Amino acid sequence: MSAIVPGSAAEALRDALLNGDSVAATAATRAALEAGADPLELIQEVVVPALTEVGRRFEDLDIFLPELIEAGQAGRAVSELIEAEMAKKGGSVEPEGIVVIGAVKGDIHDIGKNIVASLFKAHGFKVIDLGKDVPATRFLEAAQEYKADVIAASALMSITRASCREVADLLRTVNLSDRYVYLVGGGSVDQTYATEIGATGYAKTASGAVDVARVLLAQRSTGAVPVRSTGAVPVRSTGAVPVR
Ligand code: B12
Repeated sequence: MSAIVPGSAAEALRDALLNGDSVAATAATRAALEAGADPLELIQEVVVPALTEVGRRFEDLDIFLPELIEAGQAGRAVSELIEAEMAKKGGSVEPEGIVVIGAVKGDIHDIGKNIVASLFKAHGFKVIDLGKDVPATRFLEAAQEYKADVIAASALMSITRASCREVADLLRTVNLSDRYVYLVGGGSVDQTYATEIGATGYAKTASGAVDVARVLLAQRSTGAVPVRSTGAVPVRSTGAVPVR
């Protein structure tokens, strides 16, 4: 456990998430933030592992849908608090870029996607959040409408990761693959899959998403390395890996 998150608060938050107790989870999150915990550390070191454990218990039939829903609600409440904290760090006037983000068609998991969106905002990007269960065509329409630089798609289920491919296929069909940095992420996606479908980049974490977007956008603006070339610089320390 990182020293940046006080141990007692981390433990209280983890227990509250495992028990699906939104009230205790938000109280523990407030306590951790007030004690100076880094919001991102809280997500990466407590929220993600706790919710992953919830998922494992659900898979092993140790808990059932009502408990999964309660844990999801607690996770949502916590991430809203953390997002508000991260938003305070934003505020640059000229956006660093425009990001269209959503959870893909068929997927209603949006906790991670919301965190990625908040982090982009906190780093000075303008974010168009399309919400959840977003069809490929909607990603494209919004990207064109808002003149986006980045399309970011989140997928948490094996069944919905195919929707990430639909976005990539659509971009190819309309000949706009090189126009946008297309990032994929979420539990059901990895670098291999991202490469396979022809996404521009993949990141394992929310901070990795911002890092990889920055690297790819910088390459595009300097023309040093075309976005979809094979020479993208890996940002492995943050789990961010440009795919192509
Ligand atoms: C909470 C939860 C729910 C909540 C969702 C609430 C919400 N508003 O999101 C509820 C209860 C509604 C739910 C419903 C279901 N769920 Co659910 N759920 C989870 C759980 C426990 C946690 C997910 C989570 O929020 N994690 C925390 C966040 C912070 O992490 P994250 O999303 O991975 O995001 C991080 C990174 O991945 C990355 N990231 C995320 N998006 C993106 C995007 C980009 C572009 C980038 C670069 C990075 C990036 O950054 C984030 C921060 O670091 C997972 C377990 C797990 N192992 O993931 C199961 C899980 C995803 N659910 C599962 C299932 C099966 C379901 C249901 C089908 C259950 C049912 N029978 O009805 C439904 C699905 C409904 C649907 N159509 O989507 C399965 C999926 C299995 C699979 N492999 O297909 C899992 C894995 C549980 C399990 N082990 O069985 N679920």
